[in-house]
Amino acid sequence: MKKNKALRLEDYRPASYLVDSVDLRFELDPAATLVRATLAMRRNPEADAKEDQLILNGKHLDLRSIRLDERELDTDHFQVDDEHLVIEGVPQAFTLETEVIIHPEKNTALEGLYLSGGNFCTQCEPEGFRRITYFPDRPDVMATYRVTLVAQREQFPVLLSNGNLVAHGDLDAGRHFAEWEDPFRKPSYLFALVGGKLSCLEDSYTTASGRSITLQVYADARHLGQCAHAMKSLKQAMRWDEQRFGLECDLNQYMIVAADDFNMGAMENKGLNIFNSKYVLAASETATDADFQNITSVIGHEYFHNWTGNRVTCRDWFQLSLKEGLTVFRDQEFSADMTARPIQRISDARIIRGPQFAEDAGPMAHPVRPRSYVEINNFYTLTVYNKGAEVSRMIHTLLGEKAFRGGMDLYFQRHDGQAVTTEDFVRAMEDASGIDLSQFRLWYEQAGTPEVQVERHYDAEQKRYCLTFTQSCPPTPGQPRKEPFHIPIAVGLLDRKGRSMHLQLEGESRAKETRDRVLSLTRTRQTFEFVDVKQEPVPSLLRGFSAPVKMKCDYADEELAFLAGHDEDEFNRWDAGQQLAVRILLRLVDDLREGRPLHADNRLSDALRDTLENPHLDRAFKAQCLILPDENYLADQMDVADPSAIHHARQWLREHLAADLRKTFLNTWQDNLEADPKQVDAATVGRRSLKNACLSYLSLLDEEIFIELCANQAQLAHNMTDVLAALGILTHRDSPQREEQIAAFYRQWKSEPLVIDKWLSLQAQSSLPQTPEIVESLLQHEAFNIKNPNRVRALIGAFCQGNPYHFHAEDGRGYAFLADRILEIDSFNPQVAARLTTPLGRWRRYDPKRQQMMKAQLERIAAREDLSRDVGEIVEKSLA
Ligand code: 0A1
Ligand code: ZN
Repeated sequence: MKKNKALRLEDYRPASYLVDSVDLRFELDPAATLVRATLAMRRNPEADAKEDQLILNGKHLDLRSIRLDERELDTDHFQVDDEHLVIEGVPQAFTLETEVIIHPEKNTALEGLYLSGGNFCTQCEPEGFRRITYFPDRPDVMATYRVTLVAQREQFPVLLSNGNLVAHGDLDAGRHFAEWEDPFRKPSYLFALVGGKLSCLEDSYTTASGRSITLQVYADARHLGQCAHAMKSLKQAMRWDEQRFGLECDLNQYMIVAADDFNMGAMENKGLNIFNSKYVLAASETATDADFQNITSVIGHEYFHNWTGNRVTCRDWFQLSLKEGLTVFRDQEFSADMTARPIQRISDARIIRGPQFAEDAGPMAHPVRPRSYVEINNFYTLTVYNKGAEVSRMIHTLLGEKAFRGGMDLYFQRHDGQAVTTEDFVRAMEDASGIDLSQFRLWYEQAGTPEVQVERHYDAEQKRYCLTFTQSCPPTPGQPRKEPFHIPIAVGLLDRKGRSMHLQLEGESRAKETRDRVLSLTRTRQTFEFVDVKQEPVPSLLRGFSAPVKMKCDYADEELAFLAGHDEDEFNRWDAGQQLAVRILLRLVDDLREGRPLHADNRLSDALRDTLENPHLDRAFKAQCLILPDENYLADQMDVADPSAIHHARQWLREHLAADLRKTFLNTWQDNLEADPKQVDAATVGRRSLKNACLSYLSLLDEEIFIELCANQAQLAHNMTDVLAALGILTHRDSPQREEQIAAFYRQWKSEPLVIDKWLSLQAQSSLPQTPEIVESLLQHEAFNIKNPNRVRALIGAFCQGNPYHFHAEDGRGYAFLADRILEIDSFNPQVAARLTTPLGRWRRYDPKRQQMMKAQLERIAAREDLSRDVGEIVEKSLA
């Protein structure tokens, strides 16, 4: 493996040349597309070196001609390699015209211009534009674009690009053209074009200031009926951003296009968002309730980028979290307002505490604002996105809604139309609020998950209660020692009846009535002393998950059960139950490993029964409480992960709870049967999630009736959430019903790839012993296509990341299977291959035998000669 060079933040220099305007002409042809680019360029007055050498990025381009100020350049005046075009002796200001040929049909990496389902589409973030034409392909070079698209009308009737359509018409030989103009200056990564046979759902939106905007969702004709939810979500997002942040859409036309082949979720190209079709298409027969919610959040996310990302963009890719962390925070807030806040928070926290904490503890750990990278595509991570969102959220918590809004307003006032840094964002927040965030900035700079240890002390005589917090952060690659973080800790103190007590800190007057407050932990060890505390409380700590840290408190099991039954903070109420479940499960894992008989005390059953029978709690919340911590999360809580013991312990506990709570589950299931299959409002979704959670427990009882029920539900339900819940239960059982229903599902849905993805995932996540063989054989199935990222994630991703029990099989075949796929996929789509590598990178978490086998597979990948930079970086860091 050749070693690739890392880029460093400290090496950032302003671009030597800027582009004021871009004129692009595409003669679209799947095999060979001609791209003519005319760039109006000038020297950057801010560049330091006064050299007259122009370096443009360009990758896999077939250069046909170059003209500088209309004079054709001959080969003595420039050099080309496969990454750059270098022109010597350029003047202060000039026009550069290049003509290149590119090959969309052969583009399997899905970066740049490629074909999806016969349609042209583009993906330019972060560095795809250089696969289209020669350009200073970096986000701090912003220009206006005029784009002419020419193609065969018959085959490509729809031709779209950013901005406004200014001309269109017919040409000779069955060709037609469309000309688009985007008045907003933008970096090249926000360029997009689409060409093909697409139908369009159209609507309009009137902004707060009374402007009317045309909204269009493009998809292939047979899926037009599945676009309504996306359109509705878009309108909700537009209204929400006006109301919450005073931000209005600045376009006349806002387009969304659904593409079947897409490396990520979606892309915020100015005025022309391109989406993975998974985040656009939905009908209650084909999409689950979770799909509907994901669509709302991704539509919101891309729309919100129009301000946080497009109007104000990133200076360089080290600043990626400037737009991504902030935009995820915004989409989470939007989703919370569209559904239920505590449920949204539980789902945010699950991502952070599960895979993000794992990333922070692994070989790829990096700060929210990384200091170096080899391949930027590898830094579209949970740390940059989700931990970045937590960092924005913590600023919001420390400043409060009003001052945070003031900070946002100031940020746009100062930086509209600019490419800036996370530092500019923090400074706007500081300047608007007067709150000092100097120590807080460490959240952007230091990697790793802080751990906070709590000690508590009650002085009954003095009626004083002390909470002492001690923080530490484990070393991460390149950062052996950490400075203390500024950690906002939201707390409450519960009295014996479970009521939140009044909170008054030593030295404060009693005037303010607070039962819920945020403590600022800034030192390594710090004590907060509460006065006038009438009885020893049970503390409710890190309410609402107020910081992305591991909070460790020596609660007794009874205290956790008490919090699970009483905490007014719904997030912490859920969390207390989860913590109790983790403890019980880890004890069971120990018992299994030591060959001791298994038993669980009834505290968890009692807490769950109380929750289910509590008429004041929301159904969706109850359903969340029924989900035991997953196997990956449990593995992260052990010094040496034991995937097999974890799987059996969890299964045992689920069976035990099913038996203990049979009556409650049955009643709850019956009470919630009436859930209108066509509706996806929060209340109906809550009913469905609760009844299906109960059914999954009931199916573990040795009672054939429940299996029959599942088979019926899988076959007859008219709602994908219900069908999939039932089929999911059946996939873990070796029974004729399983085979029948899996086959029937395929027959019914084989022409809907997004539905077939669910079918692939369920089989890949089955605990049955034959699963590894089934997964191998599904690779050959007619429905599988290794070139499509959604299929790859649905089958290979689901098996390797969502089925730890089988992936970590003792004979090591799961590891070999994954390494084979990574090598296969790397040869045509490095981004997707690199993302699959994560589970192997976790080898240090396992026993010596597994470690050795996982490492051997990483070494086998590393030995591949023409390995991509994407996979190369991850493998190299994993082995370091
Ligand atoms: N900016 C997009 C994410 C994105 C990044 C890279 C892509 O292809 C390589 C595609 C999308 C977002 O945050 O939604
Ligand atoms: Zn984004």
